Amino acid sequence: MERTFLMVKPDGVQRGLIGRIVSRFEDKGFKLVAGKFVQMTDEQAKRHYAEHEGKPFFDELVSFITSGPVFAMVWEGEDVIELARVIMGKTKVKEALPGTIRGDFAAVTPHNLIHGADSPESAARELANFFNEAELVSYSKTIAAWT
Ligand code: RTP
Ligand code: MG
Repeated sequence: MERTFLMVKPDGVQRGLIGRIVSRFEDKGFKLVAGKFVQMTDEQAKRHYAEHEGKPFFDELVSFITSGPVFAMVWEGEDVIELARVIMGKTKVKEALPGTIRGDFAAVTPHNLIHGADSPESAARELANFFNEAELVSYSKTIAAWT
């Protein structure tokens, strides 16, 4: 079963949207296997966004993501990496469709409320930057397997 790393960014935390964002993934039927509140350090933020190092928006991005606590999560499910990105919506707020988290709640790029890993490699790398193995809770849902 696939796992992804998702995180409510500081703007989502400040706006009181953690619950509604988490609900989108619960509604879809994905399984939350870890979650915690984190004030990221500069080093942790730079590791997290290493792929963007050197880009013009890198410093602004690191300062935004460390500006307040984030809510870091690991979710499990079939194709959860790709589907979580669909549920999140596009990066730029003008391209994020209604019905997506960003389309419904975000109005200013780059304050787009949520981060989601974009590949199995990123998911594994990002997850390890926040959680250790013992924090990932393995359990079965007792409701029907097709939900
Ligand atoms: P994320 O990594 O946060 O899930 O977002 P993403 O994959 O949709 O977008 P990505 O290209 O990875 O960009 C990471 C974050 O950087 C900010 N950004 N700012 N000022 C800019 O031109 C610019 N471009 C990107 C956004 O917060 C974006 O989510
Ligand atoms: Mg990204």
